[in-house]
Amino acid sequence: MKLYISPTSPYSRICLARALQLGLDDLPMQLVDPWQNPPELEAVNPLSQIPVLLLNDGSVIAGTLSICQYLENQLPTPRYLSGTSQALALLDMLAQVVKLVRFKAPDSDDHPLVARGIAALQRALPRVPAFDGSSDKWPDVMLALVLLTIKLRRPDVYEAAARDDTKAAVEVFAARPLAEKTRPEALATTGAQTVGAL
Ligand SMILES: N[C@@H](CCC(=O)N[C@@H](CS)C(=O)NCC(=O)O)C(=O)O
Repeated sequence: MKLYISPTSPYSRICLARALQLGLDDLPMQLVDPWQNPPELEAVNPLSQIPVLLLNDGSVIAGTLSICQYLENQLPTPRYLSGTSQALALLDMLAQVVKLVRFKAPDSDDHPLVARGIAALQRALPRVPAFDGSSDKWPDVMLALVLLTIKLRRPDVYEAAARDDTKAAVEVFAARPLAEKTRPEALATTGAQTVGAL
């Protein structure tokens, strides 16, 4: 089994954090840059997207929620699915905004979906569930990782729209080893080839 990830991918960070939390220390991982279409990634996922999990029988699991689900090997409860799917939807909205800004044609106006996405985040952030930054419940941990990503990529939106209790919980979470080990800067320089070596 091997997990393909990139240091800067918030989706990868979620899968890595779940593997760490589940104690899957022997899980091999490979850092790749999906935007460069590396052949080793294309061989596993022709879409050249990460995260992707290659199983020992050669089958491939793509997509953050499916990978986390496979790793934990348990059927999700409705409450769990509600928390994790909404956290991922928040991340998808942020990713849409970030991608449209990053790959905008030179000297062009922002795509109209940027303003729509920012407005959506501004509506959604004040309504995220209250959570405890030291909680080990996976929907809470996943939400904290998504909020950390919004704070990193769109601090303007995060600072203006997130509640004070959300910001306090995110700060508590950011100081935990799970957050520290999966920080983009830490991953970019790690020589670790398995999750447990992080
Ligand atoms: N829906 C996917 C999204 C994954 C995704 O967007 N990955 C990005 C990196 S953060 C990627 O591989 N981008 C390269 C591309 O889309 O060509 C998931 O849930 O994992």
